[in-house]
Amino acid sequence: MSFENIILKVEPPIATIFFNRPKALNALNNALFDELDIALDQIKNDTHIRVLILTGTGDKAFVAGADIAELVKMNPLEGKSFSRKGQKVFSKIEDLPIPAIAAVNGFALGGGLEAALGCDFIYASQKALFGLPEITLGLIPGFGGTQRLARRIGASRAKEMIFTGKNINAQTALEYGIVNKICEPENLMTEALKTAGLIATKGRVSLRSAKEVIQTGLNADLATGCRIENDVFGLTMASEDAKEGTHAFLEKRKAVFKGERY
Ligand code: CO8
Repeated sequence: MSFENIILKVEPPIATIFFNRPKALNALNNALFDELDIALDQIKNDTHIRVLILTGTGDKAFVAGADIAELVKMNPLEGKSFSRKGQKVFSKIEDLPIPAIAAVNGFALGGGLEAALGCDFIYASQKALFGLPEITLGLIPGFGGTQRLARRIGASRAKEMIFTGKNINAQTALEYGIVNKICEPENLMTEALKTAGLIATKGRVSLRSAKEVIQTGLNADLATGCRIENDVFGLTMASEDAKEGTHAFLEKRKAVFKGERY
């Protein structure tokens, strides 16, 4: 299927989704969410894809937020439904059985930051700017930002960002723990692809297990998280990937994971 608001580039084992509305700084509208939802299902069902990268077309924006021109025409119930749609799609990224990296190439504001926070980690260009400016519009974040940002950087810093609506630069985002790495703008995709390539050499089952356990554990107490880790560890041991990885070590060779699924 061809898309109008995103570009899906599949180069197994890596897929890249580009937010592609450069005239509106890649702002998120209903049509874009529908396309993103379909693309994520395609990625989920393609066994050749091991890692997803999300980025924006153009050199100015990752995503400058929800499309305000579309938002302003919505009544409260339509707004609620749009908020739910965005929450669901970003949760779909979080729940993908493969890792997702956000390569933030410019503005990541409002829904843009919320999209990046749905990914497992974020690399940023030196030019990136992050913020939740909804308060300035008389609104609040509605695509999971109030929850994911507070969990990522703690309530105090999240409240300061949300209450002031002020943007932070890549360096501050690094200090806050929003971003893992800052890159020269021209190296951002190379760095993201390098890390994605390394991850893609690992076992699909163990990657999925690790992601699921970390994600589930973040919403549970330590004892519950450890119990889940214990169960999933056992399940992961039963995989062909685990047999291959451990035997390869003992046979002093490099493991070749087949990427089995469960
Ligand atoms: N929506 C729609 N159009 C946008 C958006 C946006 N979020 N951001 C930029 N654009 C458009 C501009 O209108 C402009 O279009 P045109 O050329 O036709 O006038 C074009 O993109 C270029 O933008 P600027 O000329 O403004 O570019 P600047 O470099 O001067 O400024 C900024 C860049 C600072 C990013 C500025 O565009 C800006 O402040 N944008 C809005 C940022 C914002 O407030 N984002 C939050 C949106 S709200 C949100 O994300 C809520 C999520 C939860 C919703 C819950 C569901 C109800």
